[in-house]
Amino acid sequence: MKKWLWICPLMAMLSSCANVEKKQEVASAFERTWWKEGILYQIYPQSFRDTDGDGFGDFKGVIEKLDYIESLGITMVWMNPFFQSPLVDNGYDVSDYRAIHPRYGNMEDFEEMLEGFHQRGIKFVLDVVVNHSSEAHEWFQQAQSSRTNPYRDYYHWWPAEKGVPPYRHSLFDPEGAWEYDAPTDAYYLHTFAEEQPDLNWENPKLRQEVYDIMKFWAAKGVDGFRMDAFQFASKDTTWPEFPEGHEKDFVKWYGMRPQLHTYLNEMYHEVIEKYNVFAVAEGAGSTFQDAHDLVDADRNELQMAYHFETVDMSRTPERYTLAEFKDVFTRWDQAFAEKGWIAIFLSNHDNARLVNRFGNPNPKFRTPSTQMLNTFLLSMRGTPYTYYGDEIGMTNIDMPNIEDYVDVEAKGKYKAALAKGEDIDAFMKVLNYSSRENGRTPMQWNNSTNVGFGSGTPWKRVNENYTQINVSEQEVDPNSILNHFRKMAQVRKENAVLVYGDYTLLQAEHPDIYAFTRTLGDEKLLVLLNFSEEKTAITLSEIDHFGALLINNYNSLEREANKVSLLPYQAVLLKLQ
Ligand code: ISL
Repeated sequence: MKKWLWICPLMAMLSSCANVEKKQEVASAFERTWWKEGILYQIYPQSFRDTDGDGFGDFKGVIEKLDYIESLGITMVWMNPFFQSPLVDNGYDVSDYRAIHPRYGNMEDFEEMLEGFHQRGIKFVLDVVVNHSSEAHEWFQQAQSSRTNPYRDYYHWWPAEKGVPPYRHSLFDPEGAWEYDAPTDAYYLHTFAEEQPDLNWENPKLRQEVYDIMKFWAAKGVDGFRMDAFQFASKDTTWPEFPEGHEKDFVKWYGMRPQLHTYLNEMYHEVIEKYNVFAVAEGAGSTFQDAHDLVDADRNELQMAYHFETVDMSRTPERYTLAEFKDVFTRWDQAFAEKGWIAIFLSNHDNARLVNRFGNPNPKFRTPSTQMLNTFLLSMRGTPYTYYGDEIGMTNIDMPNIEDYVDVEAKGKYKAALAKGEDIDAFMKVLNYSSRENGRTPMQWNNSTNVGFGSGTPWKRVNENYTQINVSEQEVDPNSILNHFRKMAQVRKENAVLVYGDYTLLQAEHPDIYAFTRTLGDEKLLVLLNFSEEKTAITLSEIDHFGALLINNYNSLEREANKVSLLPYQAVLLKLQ
């Protein structure tokens, strides 16, 4: 059989008219919605673009970059919290849910930014942090002042006369989730840092306050809500003793109490339905049943959830196998094949950079491996979430010393490691690899001073590799990670099969290539992704049905009959006929 090369991706094969029709006939199983068809871009506002020189990104910076954001082809933006806050956890400790932290600008700036997004057809998703507030919130200040204060029941308390409360794990505080508060001789609960007391969702007044906050923002025009740490919102307030070691699986013990569903349903009728918005849960419980119950459209709770299995498997430098990676995505896809909807993500502000964890940051492979991962992200079923900087392949930053860390989670983990007498050198290696600070460095706009982030010293050290990785250089290179992302976003938008089509894993056992098809009616696409730094071949009967090459991150593709050889981290999307 003659061996031949395809030169240049056949982008011109796309036909948007045909696809509009295709979308219309979509969805025996799925009702079409904009948030299923959307591509989401996550902006960590303090690290995006600083216009006033204070070293922190701001709304005006985002406004300045609106055209860039639009040019990515994304259709939704989720922005991390920008509310009034003492910033113990970079804004996930809110002291006033209706006020903007001055670091980001003011309400007028927010409105201008929102309008800018809307003018470009981009929907805006607000981060709602209501599992807990900041200790500086007026509610907590009141609640703390006396046991009879009307706000006391907005939080969870354990009176000290009952003794020490049963141990509860805190995600950020090595000393546990109960904090003694002397003025009223009681302990209060904090699942995260001690400055983040948990709100009491069992109290209907508190729930009403939350719905009012959501309505306030919905009335301003936001289109969706990301419910932070939401699986923990409802608790078993008899505060049972949990078995020893339960903290290893704390979501199972602390998350998804049955009454959470009642509250979500209430929220749906109070806010989601009335304002025609959507909500995505951070966390999907500990079983598929949990996840389904959250997002089953017939239950009227949330509309989308994201799970942590992928990020959990990549928290240490030891590599999982490609087979495990495929298995996670395949299981989650199958669980939602008929009903419900999930988000697809590989990175966010709580994780190290995508290319370090799933690709190859070595300069030789960084470009193809990031392109390959972005191809994957944008060709799965589920709404793709891409994190700022991943569209240009930003990488981890090297921070071997604990003194350089500012993140409350990193500091808490370090304290815990010290207390347990762990090997600190080994601990620091893992922290350096996996810490959330890796994903929070200033956006690398160009190779000028401060990477074009702003005139002041950035709040976080710029990654030294900005001279090789930055937007302005990638803008002019047709083969850059950035331009590949744009092409891929365009292909997703023009091919409903990538949104709604069935997913079928092929050759699960192939050690290097992730191969799958997406099928909708008579449309069928084949996705082939080489996850290795070696040239690798795969033989599939599907390749015989080749119709067009929609995406290729190299200039050629080697094919011999039904066998394709992929170059290191090569990613291709083939239309089959
Ligand atoms: O990703 C995690 C740890 O790195 C999770 O355990 C994460 O902390 C948890 O899912 C909750 O995260 C959210 O709430 C936190 C905040 O610090 C995170 O940034 C946010 O995503 C507390 O509000």
